[in-house]
Amino acid sequence: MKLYSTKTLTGGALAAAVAVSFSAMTAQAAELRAWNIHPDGYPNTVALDKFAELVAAKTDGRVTVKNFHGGVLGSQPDAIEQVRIGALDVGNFNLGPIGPIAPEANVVSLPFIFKDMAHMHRVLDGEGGQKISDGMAAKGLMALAWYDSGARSFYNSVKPINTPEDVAGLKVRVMNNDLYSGMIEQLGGNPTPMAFSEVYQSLSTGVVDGAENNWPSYESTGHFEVAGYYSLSQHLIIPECVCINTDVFNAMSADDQAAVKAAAVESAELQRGLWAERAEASRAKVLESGVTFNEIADKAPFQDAMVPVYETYLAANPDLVPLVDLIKNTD
Ligand code: GTR
Repeated sequence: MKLYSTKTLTGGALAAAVAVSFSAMTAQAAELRAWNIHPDGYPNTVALDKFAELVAAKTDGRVTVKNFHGGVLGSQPDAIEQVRIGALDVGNFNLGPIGPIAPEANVVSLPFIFKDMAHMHRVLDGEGGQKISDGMAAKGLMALAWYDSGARSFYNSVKPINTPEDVAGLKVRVMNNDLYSGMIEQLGGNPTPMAFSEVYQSLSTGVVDGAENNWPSYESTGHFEVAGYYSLSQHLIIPECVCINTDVFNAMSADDQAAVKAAAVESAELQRGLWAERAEASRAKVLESGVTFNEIADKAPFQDAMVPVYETYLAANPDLVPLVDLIKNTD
């Protein structure tokens, strides 16, 4: 966070700051630097711009947000660390790469744990969401609001996937998280953890055969151009956060905390609407461009293959058994 005290300002800005400081002795403008991986026009990007606009309006300019879109500030795992240590303030993060840092957040990365998006929303809005955000806040990442990220399915450049046997032998890019590597291994494939920005090149040169993602990211990255088989496995429904460094948030006045939180929640409402539209539009666009698409008639063999992934995770995190049960028992 950058703090502009009157010492660092000159000329008109100084005069303005002095004027402000007459009305509020502690007047300081805090600029939050925010990381986003997605390009212009993507639902998250539009929603983060709205967040910035709302934060400035709701705090009368005491807090502002400067968004850095398109991953220009580096990879997601690095950006998560940067927000944790306070080198950046805010990030729109997928909970996938947060899982290795905050075990509570990792429950959302257990394959097939959510029945659908509505189930995921019900969990996040209840006790489960509170446990997850408490776990994240304790690690320096306070979730202000949740964004949608659809369901992730497999795609590759070789063949349609209908059964786990079809994954056998494929090199599949995954996000950095042992749960995803375990998931691909259980299906007989070779997991390759890799930064999002490297996937297009790796698919086009055959470093990997496939990856997995939702419709909007499959489309926006151009992965559909180089991996033309999309198979609707929907094995992961991972929420995303607008996360802020916990100390930065705690240092704000109660009014500013409420304003920043409300801005994030409002931006999430916008994001969810835009997400639903974009998911449809991206799906239509890639199918029109000639992608070979298949539904998976029987997902049970994929789900059955995940039993060891759950067992390994719960053996390492026995205290999280109640949270996993809570999610499974949420209607
Ligand atoms: C996208 C997600 C990104 C990033 C990416 C990936 O769906 O919005 O934050 O996690 O997937 O696969 O790395």
